[in-house]
Amino acid sequence: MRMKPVIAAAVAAVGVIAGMFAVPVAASAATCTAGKFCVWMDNDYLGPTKAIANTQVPSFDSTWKFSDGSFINDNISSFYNNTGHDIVVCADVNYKGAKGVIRAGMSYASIGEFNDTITSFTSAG
Ligand SMILES: [Ca+2]
Repeated sequence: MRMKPVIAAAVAAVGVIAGMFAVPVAASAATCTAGKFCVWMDNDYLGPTKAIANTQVPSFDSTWKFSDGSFINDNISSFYNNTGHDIVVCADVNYKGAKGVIRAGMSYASIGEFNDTITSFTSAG
């Protein structure tokens, strides 16, 4: 039996953030425990990391640092949303600027145009 076009439409809708390439959760991302939004400085869940328990952060100010002490702001290159809810990442403080939705349970080994731009995030809906 042939697949109907509706399947293709449903698959396309999964790519919420344009330019991003979502893949199944990689082994290296599996270190991110349930309930956390985990971010990495490099692509492919590599380099300094941070597991964030907050449901929202209005600004990755100077108090927000990766495991090596470097600033998180404008330095995130991959992430894994292991919270139970969707997250909206934003390029500017107070949830402004370019935005992208990360569905609950999704991980991104690279984040396209959002690379090194994320400054705040909040829960979606
Ligand atoms: Ca930014």
